Amino acid sequence: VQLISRIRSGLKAGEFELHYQPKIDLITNRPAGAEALLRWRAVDGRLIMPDSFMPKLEDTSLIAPVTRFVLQQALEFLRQHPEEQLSINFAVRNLFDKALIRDLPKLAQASQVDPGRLEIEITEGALIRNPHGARLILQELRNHGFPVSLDDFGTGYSSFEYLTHLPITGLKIDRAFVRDLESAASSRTVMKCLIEMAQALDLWVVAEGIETEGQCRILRELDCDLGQGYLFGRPMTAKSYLLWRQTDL
Ligand code: G
Ligand code: G
Ligand code: MN
Ligand code: NA
Repeated sequence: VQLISRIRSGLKAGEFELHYQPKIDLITNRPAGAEALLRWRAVDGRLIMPDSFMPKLEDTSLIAPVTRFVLQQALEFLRQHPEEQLSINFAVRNLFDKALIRDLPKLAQASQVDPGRLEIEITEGALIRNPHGARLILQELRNHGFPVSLDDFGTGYSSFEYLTHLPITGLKIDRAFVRDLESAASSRTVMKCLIEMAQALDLWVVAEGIETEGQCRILRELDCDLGQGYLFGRPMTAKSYLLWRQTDL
């Protein structure tokens, strides 16, 4: 309860900010947009990571204004930087927030941002809670032109069954599958299958948590489209991300 009221006042006081972690096109080795990740800049300047407040926050109604803040910041960033693409993370509650889903296209239009530049990342939690409802909402997002990807894919309760009818555009393969790529042949086999499945379903595939050149090389050999991880860049402030972006050019 105390955490929630501190988040509420922190939001009002402007203590939240977005950091940006690059995604890389593994074929061309070029930047391919970023994932926006929420950070809480406490009054003492300390940076509080989402792991320490998001799990509690996601179960309360306060997730709605927090996600609206993320959305607004992401749209402002996209408006200012027409070459950029972003993804934002949706909590399970966000997907079933009718007002949020209704407002998304309007907010994008008000910022003059093509919805194709703003991807929504969801987790399978939403699909487990209400598979039919989730599918309808995802279709609505897709009809408005927003790309949608399934985050942390392969962990948790994953069932491949729901993938067969899901109106999504991409899969983000959890970093657990990337970690042992160099040391375990079985990791490589599982990754190969996940990538082939994504390709067969016509989905973009992003491998998360790439930390070494060796992992990157293997993913390229396996024809993985996109990569994300500390090897390319950590989540950075907008300013650092834009600098990183320039030096790469
Ligand atoms: O940023 P970091 O790598 O520490 O993220 C930790 C977790 O917090 C991840 O699972 C990420 O998806 C989640 N997270 C970060 N920003 C947001 C956000 O804006 N909304 C939601 N719902 N989750 C977020
Ligand atoms: O669950 P989600 O993918 O939305 O959150 C991304 C989380 O993964 C963030 O906490 C981010 O800091 C973390 N992350 C991103 N890249 C790497 C990486 O290369 N290695 C590790 N260990 N964590 C990473
Ligand atoms: Mn994510
Ligand atoms: Na993830």
